[in-house]
Amino acid sequence: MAERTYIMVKPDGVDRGLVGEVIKRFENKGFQLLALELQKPSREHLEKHYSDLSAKPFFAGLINYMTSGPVVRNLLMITYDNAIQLRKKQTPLEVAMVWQGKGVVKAGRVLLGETNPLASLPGTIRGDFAIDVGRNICHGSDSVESAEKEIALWFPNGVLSHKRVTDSLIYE
Ligand code: DAT
Ligand code: MG
Repeated sequence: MAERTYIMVKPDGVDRGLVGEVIKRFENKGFQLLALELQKPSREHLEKHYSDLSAKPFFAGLINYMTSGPVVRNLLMITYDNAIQLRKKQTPLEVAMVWQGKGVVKAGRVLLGETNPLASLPGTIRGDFAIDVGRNICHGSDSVESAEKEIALWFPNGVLSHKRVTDSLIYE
């Protein structure tokens, strides 16, 4: 199977309107978009996504950041005494994507930049748009194995694969 990676725009990137910037860079490079969905993951889902980091001192802060999106939703609630209440709730929104192409896992990490945005060169996504490590706007799988695990976690119903007309212009 062709190499695939899991790329995600985190809540800060979604709120700041940087989804298009992330997509543009992967498209410009020649990678192929296989799946894209605006998701509202639960805390448990994100703890699973970052389970390798659960022992790290920044884990709690990381999960709070990933679950406390700056998006405010108005909820109409009917309470037990039939009163209607308007509640506001923070809703984390992440844009989950699958990209395919030759060497896309490693090249995707290059497009993203270093984990710490201040150490990322201009021209990378984090280098151009972020400063703090805890607000680095995007995620990219770090190996082919974790990419497949993450794709299965975020797209449990699977991902369609299709042959592009333009492949012959991008690959020799
Ligand atoms: P990456 O996202 O570049 O794959 P990672 O998997 O090591 O980096 O860590 C996942 C996220 O956790 C990262 O995007 C931001 C946060 N993080 C990593 N190291 C951190 C640190 N030293 N302090 C605070 N947050 C950190
Ligand atoms: Mg990582």
